Amino acid sequence: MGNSVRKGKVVIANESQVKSLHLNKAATRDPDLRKPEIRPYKVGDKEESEWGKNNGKSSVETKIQQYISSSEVVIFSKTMCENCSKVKDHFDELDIPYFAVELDLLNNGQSLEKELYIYTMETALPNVFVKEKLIEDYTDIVQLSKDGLFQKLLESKDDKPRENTYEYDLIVIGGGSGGLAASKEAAKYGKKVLVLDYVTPSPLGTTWGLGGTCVNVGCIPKKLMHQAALLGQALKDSIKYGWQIEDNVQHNWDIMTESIQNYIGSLNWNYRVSLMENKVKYENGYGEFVEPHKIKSTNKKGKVKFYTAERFLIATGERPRYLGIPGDKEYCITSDDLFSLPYCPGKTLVIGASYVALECAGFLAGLGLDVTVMVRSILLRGFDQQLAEKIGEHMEEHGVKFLKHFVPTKIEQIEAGTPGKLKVTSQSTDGTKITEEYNTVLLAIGRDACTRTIGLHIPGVKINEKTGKIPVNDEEQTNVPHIYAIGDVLEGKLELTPVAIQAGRFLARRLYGNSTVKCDYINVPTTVFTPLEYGACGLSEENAILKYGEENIEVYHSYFWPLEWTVPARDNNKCYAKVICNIKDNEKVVGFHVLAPNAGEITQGFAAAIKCGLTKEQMDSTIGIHPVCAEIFTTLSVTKRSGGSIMQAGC
Ligand code: FAD
Ligand code: NA7
Repeated sequence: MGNSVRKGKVVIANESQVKSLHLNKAATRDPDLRKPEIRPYKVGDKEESEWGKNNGKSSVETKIQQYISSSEVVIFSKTMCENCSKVKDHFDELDIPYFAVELDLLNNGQSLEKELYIYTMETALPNVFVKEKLIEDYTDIVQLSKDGLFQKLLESKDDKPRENTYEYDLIVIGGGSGGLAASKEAAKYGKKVLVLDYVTPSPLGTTWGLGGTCVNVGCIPKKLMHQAALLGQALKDSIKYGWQIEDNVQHNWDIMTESIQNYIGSLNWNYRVSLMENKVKYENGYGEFVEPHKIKSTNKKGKVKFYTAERFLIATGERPRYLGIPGDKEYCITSDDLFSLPYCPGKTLVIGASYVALECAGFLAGLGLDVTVMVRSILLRGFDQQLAEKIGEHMEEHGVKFLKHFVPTKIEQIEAGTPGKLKVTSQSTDGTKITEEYNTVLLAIGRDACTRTIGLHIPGVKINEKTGKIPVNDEEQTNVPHIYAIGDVLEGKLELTPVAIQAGRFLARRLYGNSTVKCDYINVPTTVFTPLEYGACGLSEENAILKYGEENIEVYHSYFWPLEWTVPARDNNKCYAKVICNIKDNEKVVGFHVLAPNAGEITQGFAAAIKCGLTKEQMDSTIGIHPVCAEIFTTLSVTKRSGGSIMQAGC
């Protein structure tokens, strides 16, 4: 140890001691002990290698100081230590974020522990530092929080402003919907921002450009392929409107994908330009933590660079899950591959029954392909089940086959090719085994958060071990105060592009623009782009019943027939409107559901009204626009409870 280390300790027992601490005059329990030196740590010595020497200090000591200064509350602990758990639980109860350094989980834990002992003279863990000052033991902490002194200590300004020697104010890991929005917003406040974005190729080798899932392999190509399918339907309808088209109209997959990919290419380019214009530095590198304030970026060629930042934002999104059965990674595709597939997929089996599965099955069938959906349990888990079933019925009537209560057990290749031929063995819940041949098998069985290989254990960011998702507080802050997370990686939040964007922008404004506005995750509207689109905002009927009780909700509903569909005489009594109201709150609308063409456009407007506290009476007093689908919401009069007829004969 160098001379800079003093063998003193700070014991905080009452308010005056907190004050004196604030004045950098620490009290000591034992008068014989020397007054401790409170040493602010200076981080970010760029030249320093991870475990090298720094300013004459041993690298272990430097490391300890880095940890101590990484957060307002830092707890050196061990996962199996009872007192450590008590202390962490106590901080959890107080809702005070802390940074726990679990010494038994770190490779260099033993040497850190030794050094910590020299530094603190504490023989037992935990060692708790608040604003870089050591608090002796558990009982002190309890006493402090009982007296309300703890909050005061946290709220007190630093004795000296800490020197900021980080290279960046903010490093964003992940250049998707959320990451790009947050980085540009932060840069608007004059902050120095770096975005790292890197696409790990899919098992079949598919990769893409800047912008994340939505732009490259999500919302954008999905909606455009849905549009391609709707145009096929429009072509059929057009005959009754007098258009004379050839009998055998064919769809060309290659032209569609090329046009869509060209458009996506232009978006990738626009994102780069926009980062440049906003003075955000972009690097096409894979980011992972190597220290609490330091990140490693590895590019495609394996070249490595290191960067430090005061704060970090994790916005790494999710990637498709695989089944873990023979042949899945070798022969199946996922949505990551589908939108740029260089050949028409042919006869396709879609495995999974949530919105990605049904949307893909819907447009593939709409393009004229033979499509089967393998459903393990129910359609569209989490959505209103009445509407989910109606979507299934509509898809079935339009040629999609459903294999219900089956799961695949093996995928074998019979013939290579573009597409080739695959044999799929599956088993039903009652044990029945079947095999069937397909050209393509598309897996849409869920997505995993990209959080397990980015070194989160180094700064100590907690993830849900089962799901890989990151829990955050209502300010998108993880348990490590200088690290934030947004978008699809978040636990218990909606996985939607506008949600990630809103959370990212608001976070940057709070961090750098003195804003206090938080992202509101309630009543977020969404749309499922199945052939018959489904728009929803607020609670499903099932959840409304759970929340308010069946007797306390009124459900108004009706079928309707879009005028455009009357001439081709198709799909009457398929479009459906449902509004769920809370009787005890002046029939406030708590759930809005619509099956209709352009359901997203309809739902967006109603979502604004719902945010303003829309009631049924206000809906009734709104004058409709005639003749449009959404006017049905101004005339809903039949309640589900009444059992009255809701069938429509005409407009
Ligand atoms: P992403 O957009 O996924 O961005 C994360 C980025 O981080 C990616 O580029 C990833 O490659 C990169 N990355 C990961 N790890 C690292 C690392 N260690 N270092 C550097 N970079 C890394 N939402 C809607 O609102 N509407 C829709 O219609 C819709 N349709 C969808 C259709 C499909 C098929 C899918 C799959 C999703 C759809 N979504 C839709 C969801 C939407 O795409 C996501 O909610 C949104 O993209 C989440 O944004 P994000 O910023 O959290 O992550
Ligand atoms: P979801 O919403 O997680 O749904 C997964 C679907 O896949 C669901 O229907 C599951 O059935 C089904 N599933 C899951 N595992 C299996 C196996 N092993 N075999 C058969 N079927 C299975 O995933 P999505 O891909 O649709 O969407 C994920 C996110 O991506 C979404 O939130 C968007 O942001 C984009 P279950 O109901 O569990 O029986």
